Amino acid sequence: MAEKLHSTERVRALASQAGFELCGIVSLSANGDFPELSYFPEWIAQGQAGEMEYLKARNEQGELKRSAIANVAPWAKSVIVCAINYNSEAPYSTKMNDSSRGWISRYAWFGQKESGNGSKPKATDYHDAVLERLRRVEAALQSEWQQIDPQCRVQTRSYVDTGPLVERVYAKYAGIGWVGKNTCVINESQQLGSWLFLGSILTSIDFGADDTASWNIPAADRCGTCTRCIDACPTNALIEPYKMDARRCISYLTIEKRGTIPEEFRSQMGHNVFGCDICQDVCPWNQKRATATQAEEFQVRAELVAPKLEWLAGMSREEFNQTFRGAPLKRAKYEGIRRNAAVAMGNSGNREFVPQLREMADDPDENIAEHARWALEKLSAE
Ligand code: B12
Ligand code: SF4
Ligand code: SF4
Repeated sequence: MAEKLHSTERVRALASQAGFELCGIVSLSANGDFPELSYFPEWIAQGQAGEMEYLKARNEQGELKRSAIANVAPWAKSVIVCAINYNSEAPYSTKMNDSSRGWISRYAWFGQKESGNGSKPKATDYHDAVLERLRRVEAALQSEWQQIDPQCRVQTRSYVDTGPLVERVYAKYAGIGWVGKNTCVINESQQLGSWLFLGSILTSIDFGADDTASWNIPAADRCGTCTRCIDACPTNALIEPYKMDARRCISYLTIEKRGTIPEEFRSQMGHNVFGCDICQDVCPWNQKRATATQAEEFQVRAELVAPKLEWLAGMSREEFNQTFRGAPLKRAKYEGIRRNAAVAMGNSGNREFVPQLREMADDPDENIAEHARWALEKLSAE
């Protein structure tokens, strides 16, 4: 049993049982400082995190929490990184040209399957779905450890997205995939591309004893001379290969940015109302093999794929809350989604939106009203 527990293969088996397609382990001691992490403080200092204050959090010593795991969890010796495919058969945003519709990013389409009693599918937030699976791995590890040595206290902590670590760096060193020029982790070994959610378990386990398994091997960079993502990004958010100024990214502008969207980006936002998939849609590693996920939490809610802009912009607050309860779209808030829909209407070239935009231009929310006026002007100039 002891060998089993020290085996990275055993951890991978537990992750696989929990439904993760990929799992790898990074030794924190063996790697020393991760060179990619030195970029993080620079990125923050340049203001490229925009209004995402949580990324700027510091520990009591004034160090950026996310620039090293030692800054938040000095007890951690290794990170188990798990990844799950969220791809589906549905089309890519770059193939959708219906001027009456907007685009919600692929990662936000989910809902539990219909129960069979006619009830609508329940929205699923990937944080909860991935964390639930990660906790199964964590619990199994803990319990197996207890069986060998009831005195042994293994410390573990699971994170999905919101934890104080730059997950992509650890994913790279865990062999999940390389960090592409679009800044996404891309998997080659199982040809899953970049449609992956990541989850991490910090552990006090030193897997250094396990010298039998192949682990702790960083994934090789396969971008080569390709620059498709950089060329396709409408707002030039990929300012250099591997570097994103988040303030320019449509995903940031539509999800994280409150209040006004700077005018210089509005026209480039196109039909995107929540997130953006363009730099992933054009990536050749996402064209090679599109494997649809088996995870039941990530089955697509058809009404969220290219929804009618009229519906999104005209929804009442109650309908918004009901439709998106527990879903990623809640993050942009009711006002944010209607604001984004107004911009997409302005970019649509579709004058059928004029009456609805005129109504929105009188909206009590001055921010929505201003974006609607911008959209009306844009449509009348075309
Ligand atoms: C903030 C955030 C965002 C921001 C900023 C994104 C960004 N690129 O920085 C916004 C809102 C724009 C965003 C968008 C998206 N996000 Co996001 N996001 C995060 C979050 C919470 C933190 C990321 C972060 O710290 N950014 C700071 C920058 C500096 O770090 P980084 O991009 O990760 O870069 C590091 C490495 O790339 C490294 N690096 C590696 N190689 C090289 C080479 C060179 C030369 C250099 C200089 C640097 C470098 O340097 C950086 C660290 O110093 C993570 C979860 C987490 N806790 O990590 C999810 C996360 C990165 N997001 C995720 C997803 C799914 C998305 C979206 C697809 C959602 C959408 N469709 O709208 C898009 C993808 C856009 C894109 N091209 O990245 C997934 C990524 C999965 C994957 N396969 O990579 C994560 C891991 C969440 C999760 N748990 O699954 N996101
Ligand atoms: S998500 Fe969209 S806006 Fe952001 S870097 Fe990729 S293509 Fe550019
Ligand atoms: S589009 Fe090309 S350069 Fe960009 S991440 Fe994919 S392979 Fe790398």
